[in-house]
Amino acid sequence: MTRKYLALVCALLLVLLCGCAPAAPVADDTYDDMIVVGFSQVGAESDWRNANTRSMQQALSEQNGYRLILDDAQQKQEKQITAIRNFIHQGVDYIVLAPTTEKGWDTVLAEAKSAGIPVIIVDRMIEAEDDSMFTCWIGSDFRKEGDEAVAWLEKRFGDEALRIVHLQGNIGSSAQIGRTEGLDHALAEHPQWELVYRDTGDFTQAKGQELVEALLARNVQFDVIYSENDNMAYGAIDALKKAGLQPGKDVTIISFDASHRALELVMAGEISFDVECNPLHGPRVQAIIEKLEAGGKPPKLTYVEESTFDAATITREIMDGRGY
Ligand code: GZL
Repeated sequence: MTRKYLALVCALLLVLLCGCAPAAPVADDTYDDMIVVGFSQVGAESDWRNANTRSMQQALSEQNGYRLILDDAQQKQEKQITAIRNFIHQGVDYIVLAPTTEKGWDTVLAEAKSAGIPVIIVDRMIEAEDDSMFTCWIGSDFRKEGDEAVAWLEKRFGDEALRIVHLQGNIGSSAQIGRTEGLDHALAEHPQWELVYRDTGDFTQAKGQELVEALLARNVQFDVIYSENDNMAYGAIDALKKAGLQPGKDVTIISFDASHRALELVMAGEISFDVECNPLHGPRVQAIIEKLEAGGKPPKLTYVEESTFDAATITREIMDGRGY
């Protein structure tokens, strides 16, 4: 039962019992029969993020019975915390959080819990005092993604020595943590693999290009770029081309997300291997809310199925049928 319906029932009971009508609710009555969802989104830093936002907007649309209040935090946790407090003040029915990082959510999630507002976490994971701080989580297994990438490198290069440049995502995000763990595990397993450089490119194309240009300017030698998302890989490719190097040939490029633009580069042989990280959480969140509205209990944690792509497996049919 939505909070507004409950308020209406209470109001009617009040009128019947004492013949007086309570002050009209503050909320805008245009949306009274809609489910109001406050969505705190990380930002707009990547193709993945924009596809994720579009998916949420398409699913939680007015014609589907939702009023979606979207807040873009520009990759800053403090902006997300402010947004969640605003959602609580506005009395939304649900809060959806795509968290920038894993830590630092307990205080504001306790406030949402005290306000009786269910919180659905999407994409990256959070560390919580106890799991009653959020209703459920749906996202990716980032360590598995890293392991998939490493398995492809092992198959492609066997026991060859590799000099690896590692472009990390936002430090402290579970996407970065899991994908980095996958590579670190492999570096410990393969003494012939050398990590020649590691830094965060913040999941952005500009920073990815900047980091690789600086390496090339210092004449750092490397065989592989392990880029924790497609947009940093785009930047790395631009830097390599500016230096007269052929991405996918002179340097093997591993990437994550498998957005449409990246799969075009896989087909072109510039990105060597891309691990899917599926952003289409809109319909999944819609199904969770509908289950909750009907009094159901969604699973606490749901991992989405994901695939991988290289030149041997990608086809135009696959690319055009994926939705992002
Ligand atoms: C992963 C997601 C990451 C993507 C990046 O689920 O959090 O954030 O891999 C995005 O493209 O910026």
